[in-house]
Amino acid sequence: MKKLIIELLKGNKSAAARLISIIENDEAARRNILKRLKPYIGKAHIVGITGAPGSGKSTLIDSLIRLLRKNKKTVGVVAIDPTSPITGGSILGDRTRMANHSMDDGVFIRSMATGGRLGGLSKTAFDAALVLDALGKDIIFIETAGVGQSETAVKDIVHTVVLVLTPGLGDDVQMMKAGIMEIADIFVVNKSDLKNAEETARSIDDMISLLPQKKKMLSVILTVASEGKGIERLLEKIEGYRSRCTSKPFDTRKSKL
Ligand SMILES: Nc1nc2c(ncn2[C@@H]2O[C@H](COP(=O)(O)OP(=O)(O)OP(=O)(O)O)[C@@H](O)[C@H]2O)c(=O)[nH]1
Ligand SMILES: [Mg+2]
Repeated sequence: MKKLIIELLKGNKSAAARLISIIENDEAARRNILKRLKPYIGKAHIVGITGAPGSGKSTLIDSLIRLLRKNKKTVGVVAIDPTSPITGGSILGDRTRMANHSMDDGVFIRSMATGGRLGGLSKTAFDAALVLDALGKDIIFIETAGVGQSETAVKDIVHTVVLVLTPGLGDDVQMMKAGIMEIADIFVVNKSDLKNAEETARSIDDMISLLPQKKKMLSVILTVASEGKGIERLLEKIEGYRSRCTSKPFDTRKSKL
């Protein structure tokens, strides 16, 4: 175990993969590993990417990874729904791209089963993010489905929440405000190549104007993830939240789970 942790701290990806597996399967070992890692975590910016199935979360992450790598930043991804591995663009294109990312030492991607257990899901996803933080990744994305209870659970394990929406929501935006809309820091209207994107963005703006004062700074960004459009602006906004990175989620998590 000690050896694995030493390797992890040197940036060894396979040590990270092994440690995450151990954490998933052995509670006693999990506690031990997290205790040992504690001094080495708190540097990474942990970002939740949530939204309805098929809204383009994986494609967005894929585009963000490319931009981040261009900027010489290292990236970790924890994708929670195993039925939707990180994709982007056409299926063939995906494979190539994913293969490229997985060959890249600066990128670590891990998919994870939900198993239908929400608490366990948050716990394991967060633990995996901590391992990737200790691995030295600058930014870590946690991709989660924005339906059901997991929508608000993600807030407790990340610094910044990005909510991915798609055009044509119209009145639905109003209906959503009680739940997931309230935990978002950044709203993305992805697939803005489709019609009604501007209208959807306006509905979100209207909704934001009804929120308490401190939330009125929230931003709405239009993207076409599959073409890399709007990604620079999105990354800029995400990085604007970087100052939130402290070990706070770690402590929050300890008290909650
Ligand atoms: N037209 C259009 N299609 C897009 C865009 N972004 C993603 N897509 C397509 O939308 C589909 C779903 O994209 P994903 O990235 O898998 O969506 P997801 O939110 O990760 O899906 P789940 O993980 O299954 O919830 C894919 O066929 C993408 O190619 C976009 O900006 N415009
Ligand atoms: Mg996905």
